[in-house]
Amino acid sequence: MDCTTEDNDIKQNKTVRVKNPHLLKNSVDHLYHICLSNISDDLEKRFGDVKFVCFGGTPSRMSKFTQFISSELGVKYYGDVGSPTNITGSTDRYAMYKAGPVLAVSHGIGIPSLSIVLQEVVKLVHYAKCQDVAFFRIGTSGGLGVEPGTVVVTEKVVNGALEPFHQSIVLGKSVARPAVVDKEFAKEIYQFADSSDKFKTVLGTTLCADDFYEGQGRIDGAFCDHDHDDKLNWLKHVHSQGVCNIEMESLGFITMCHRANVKGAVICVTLLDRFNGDMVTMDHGFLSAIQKHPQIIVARYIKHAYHLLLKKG
Ligand code: R2B
Ligand code: URA
Repeated sequence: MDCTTEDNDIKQNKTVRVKNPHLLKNSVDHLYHICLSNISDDLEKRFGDVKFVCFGGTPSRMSKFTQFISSELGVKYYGDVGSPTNITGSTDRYAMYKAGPVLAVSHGIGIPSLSIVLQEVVKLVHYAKCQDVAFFRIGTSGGLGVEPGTVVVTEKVVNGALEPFHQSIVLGKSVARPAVVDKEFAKEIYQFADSSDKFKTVLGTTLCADDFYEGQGRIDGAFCDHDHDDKLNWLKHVHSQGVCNIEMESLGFITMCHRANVKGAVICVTLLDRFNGDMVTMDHGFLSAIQKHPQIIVARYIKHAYHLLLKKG
């Protein structure tokens, strides 16, 4: 693709932006952690139809989601009957599954883990010339003042100091990139909540922490230099600033989607209300049932958007 065509496609919000002049010079690109390459695999043929990329923490959750979305859309998933095949087969860093226009990818825990697979998937959909792609993070979180099982659709994302940017160190210098949430997209997804759902869905601010324990104010880690009152005061403070839930990837996810010119949304279920404690103690049956809540909302959105695309032809 020449530069002018690529610029035009990007302007029309069709293709994914890989903003790296060094890559354009190189013809070979090994997407090491997902075990694909732009020269040895026919990426356009295998992935060119992808429109929706759903990320979530664990391989098993994304495999179950693949089965669910394949039956919702009435499309076959890639793999054997009963179990989608992990496309990243010979690496076990991440798992990736495909069902028609949907790619489901596991990202592990935290921004460093998410950032590696997200960058390689951005390159994948770029090389595959996918058009009008949307990315979703379907995850888990701790809630603030909401019933466990509630789905939070992120309309603003902040770091642990309540700042709306993602900070990292590049070449020894601190770089802060704005976390720009596509609010319209968040609202569109939120509209797929139904009053008959057995769980609530809310739009709200998500706080993204660097850690599960001290970074989220917990006092039950191996180390803790604050007390119960400090924790409650901090939780009350962030809640008063609109924070509905706390997790560990949204800031990196939203920032990178924005840099890639991809629509991105974060949709997480809350596993507990942090005002009532720190430990996730629910039984595994209930935990796995509520992890489906964000999948249900996102599947409704995808089904609707996919049918509109099919109609358009
Ligand atoms: C939610 O759950 C994980 C920690 O248990 C982390 O990936 C997150 O954001
Ligand atoms: N994931 C988090 O990061 N925090 C929680 O409290 C629960 C899940």
